Amino acid sequence: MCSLKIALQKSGRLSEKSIDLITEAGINIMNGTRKLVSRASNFPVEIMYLRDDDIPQYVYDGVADIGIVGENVFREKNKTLRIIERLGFARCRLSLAVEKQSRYTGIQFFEGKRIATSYPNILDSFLKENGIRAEIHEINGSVEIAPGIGLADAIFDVVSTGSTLISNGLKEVETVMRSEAVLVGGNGLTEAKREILSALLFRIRAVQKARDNKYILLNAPNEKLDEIAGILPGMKSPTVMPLAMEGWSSVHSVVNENQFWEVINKLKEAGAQGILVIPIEKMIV
Ligand code: PRT
Ligand code: ZN
Repeated sequence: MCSLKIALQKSGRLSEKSIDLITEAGINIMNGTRKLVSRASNFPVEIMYLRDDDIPQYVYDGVADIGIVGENVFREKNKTLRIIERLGFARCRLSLAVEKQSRYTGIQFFEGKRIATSYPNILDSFLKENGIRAEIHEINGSVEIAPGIGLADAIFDVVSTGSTLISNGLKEVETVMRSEAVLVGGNGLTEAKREILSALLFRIRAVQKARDNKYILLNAPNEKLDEIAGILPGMKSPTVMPLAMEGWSSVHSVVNENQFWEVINKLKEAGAQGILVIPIEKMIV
């Protein structure tokens, strides 16, 4: 039977969240053994575990149909693939950093300088766009030590909290791109594979949507119901049910993570009591 081949990172910053996403979509991939390829028992997909740098090439060659990779790696490899879905995890940025004692006054600083990076293509196009000529030194791994050992004047690397830069005596001066994990694919999928992909996407979106929202239950005096309903954005409108206690109701709704604390505060001010917040497992809208 036809199955969709999905490339995931074998081990590293993307692996766990990639596997969680597939598993939460109800796909049983028995990842305990971590063989190179494993077939799901209840959905027509096969998972291939690879180094993240190889994923764009495998998808481009059609060895895998889709893959989950950091947008930074996706852009660097520059294959003619498309982003099918942004996944919101492994967020980071690709930045230029210089030694902390350097006097940095702007991008002209890099003219004629040596910059160490594992992302030469992204850096090259950034420098060209800005009309800067610099020497790019491609190195794999431990880029942050390059200035300290005299190999480069600056680095261009992935930054998340920034603590690696600080502990190597560097400061971030330009953010060139922001990145998150993305689901990527080629264009030549067969009809059968496109159908599997669309069923998979439906599930992934339901999982993602659920993660972004919380289910909220509260008690409210009946005379406050209109005000409280106005605060709750909800999917359509909140569910209101009478409580056994005369004059009170129970109100149920869905609140987006981003608005969450603001909404809770307004609800309390409006007289809501006994507020319960519950995670949602899947959400289909
Ligand atoms: O073995 P394989 O080749 O598969 O993995 P890898 O070692 O090349 O990649 P991995 O697992 O380290 O990262 C995979 C992807 O996670 C990257 O391509 C990014 O898209 C994303 N990501 C998110 C990160 C970070 N955050 C991150 N912080 N990748 C690397 N880092 C590095 C950063 O460069 C620094 O050296 O982690 C260190 C700590 O960062 P700070 O800024 O928090 O100190
Ligand atoms: Zn890698």
